[in-house]
Parts: sequence; C-alpha cells; structure tokens
Amino acid sequence: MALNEEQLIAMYRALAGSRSAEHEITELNKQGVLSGHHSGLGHEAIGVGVGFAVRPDDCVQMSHRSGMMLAHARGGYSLSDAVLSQFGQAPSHYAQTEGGPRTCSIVGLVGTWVPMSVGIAMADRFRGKDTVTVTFFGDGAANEGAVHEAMNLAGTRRLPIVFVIENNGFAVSMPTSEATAAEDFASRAAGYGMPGVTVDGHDALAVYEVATQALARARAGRGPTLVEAVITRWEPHAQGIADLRSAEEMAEARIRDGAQILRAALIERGLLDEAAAAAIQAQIDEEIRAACEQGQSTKHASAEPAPMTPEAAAALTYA
Ligand SMILES: Cc1ncc(C[n+]2csc(CCOP(=O)(O)OP(=O)(O)O)c2C)c(N)n1
Repeated sequence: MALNEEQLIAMYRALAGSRSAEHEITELNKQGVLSGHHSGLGHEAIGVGVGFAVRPDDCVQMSHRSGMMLAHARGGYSLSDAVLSQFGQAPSHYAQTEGGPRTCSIVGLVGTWVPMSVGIAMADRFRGKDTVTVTFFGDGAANEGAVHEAMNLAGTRRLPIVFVIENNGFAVSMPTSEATAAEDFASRAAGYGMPGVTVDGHDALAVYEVATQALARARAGRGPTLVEAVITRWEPHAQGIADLRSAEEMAEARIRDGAQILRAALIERGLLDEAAAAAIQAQIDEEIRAACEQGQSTKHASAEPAPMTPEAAAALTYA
C-alpha cells in the first residue's frame, strides 16, 4: 500500500526525530551522564520503515538497536519519552503501554527471543487472529542454533511471522565474514522454505515496501519471510567497548545516512523543501532539548546510583 503525502512527511518526521534522539542519547552516554547504551545510530531507517508497515495489533519483538525507532514510528511513544526513559522517568520503549501498539521485549540472551516470537505467531494462529509477528535480530543472533530451529518451525507450519535480520556486519567485534561462510543471510531462507529478501536498511521507503509485502503474505496465510536489512553501525557495539574498526572505516560507516536518503527522496518528489525540513528539525530539537533538561534536572532526586564519570565510562571493559 503506497503511503500518501501526509504519511511520507510523518515518516520523515519519525526518522529525523529518531536520529536526533538517538544522537543525543549516545552523546550523553559518551559524556558519562547516562550509561549502558547500545547505540542505534545508523539503524533508524529499519525501525521506521517497518514501524509504518505494521498494524497496531501486530506483535513486534524489538532488538536492542532499533527498538526505540520502532516504538516512535508506530505512534504513542514520543521523542520526549525516548529521552526521559533513559533517565528512568518514562517507560522504556520495550514496555507495552495500555491500549498502545502490541510489542514484546527482547531478553538479554541474544537470539533467544526469536523462538518466543514464533510461539507468539503460533498462538495468534490458534486464536484465529489475522495478526502477524515481526521479530528483529542481528547477524550474530542469526547464527544461533535456536534461531535456525525457530525459522525452520515457522517455515514448516507456514506461520504468520516476518524475520528481520539487521545485518550491520558485526557481532560486537566479530565480522560477519568470520562468523559465516555464506555470502548473505537472505539466501538461507530457501533452507527454511520461505522467501528471502535483501534490502538496503538505510532506505526507509525500501524497507517499508519489503515489510508491507512480507506482512501481506503472512496475513494471507502464505507463511513467513526472511528479510535481511543491510546496514552500517555508526558507533561501537555499546558504550565503553572499543571498536576494532579504523577511524577511516568508522567514517565510511556514516556515508549511508537514512535520514538524508529519505529527505532527498521527498525533496525530489516535491513533498518537502529545505524550509519545511528545517521547521521539522527545529521542533524535534526543541522537544529533545526540553526532555534532556527535565531528565538532568530531576535525575538526582531519585534513588538511582550516581552517574559514572567520563573516566569510569571509558575504563569499562566488556565481559
Ligand atoms: C547468548 C548470548 N551470547 C552472547 C551475548 C553477548 N552479546 C550481547 S550483544 C552481542 C552481539 C550480537 O550481535 P548481533 O546479533 O549481530 O546484533 P548487534 O549487536 O550487532 O546489533 C553479544 C555477543 C549475549 N547477550 N547472549
């Protein structure tokens, strides 16, 4: 289903907003004001593209990369919520709010939520619903045994589920090329008896198209799809973890920019101009600024531990 003009502008607003919120949260982590973040910078277009394709009653199982963007794009989760949740002053994007879109949180063990997603799709099928489950995971998780079993079961039973692999080329510091001999992940779908599609994960409109088709297929009872969204991770795996990429490689990772790509596409279609884009950005900046101010001014009133100093944050090692 093609998005109309209003929806396309809303998509840009969600993408630019997610980018700015993610940027601010990442910076506050670098400064030691916040701690423990897995930055989603670079991944935004995947969450936003899928977020616009799903129905509120579809169940989305988020990842630690694009969960916030998904929640924001689906509606009911503001940029202010996203920032304040980092200060413990708003619900996390993983939490399902009363009457809001249906979500399921990840668990700490990578990949273990994928079999749970298959269980949700199966339960919905048993209940006679026409809902679809969408489950997100990384290229590292894709190599977990439980994930293979889950996809095999979903293919066998033709379950209403869409698997979205966010392939950022790394599992912490392990390059994909050292974790699998296969050229890509989408081709694995043949072994599970489902279609596999590769999409540019920086292109929100392309992600939206692929997700829309996969959702329609699942909703029509024709079974699951494996979507491989190829993306670059702009930041190290998580705060305090050294990235093995060179400075040049880190800079190259930022060349594909989802917000710029959507902005250029909308300008080319005559739906957006520089002034309108600037006005949207000014509203976003103001919402995030106010949330940061509120978060920082009231943070110490709670019983939370004192924030880490930048030195302590930099000294963190990964266990
Ligand atoms: C079962 C398990 N093994 C290892 C870890 C530690 N760990 C946390 S995130 C992560 C990398 C996951 O890589 P990927 O699935 O590609 O997602 P990405 O972080 O790149 O988005 C690892 C190894 C874990 N949480 N669970």
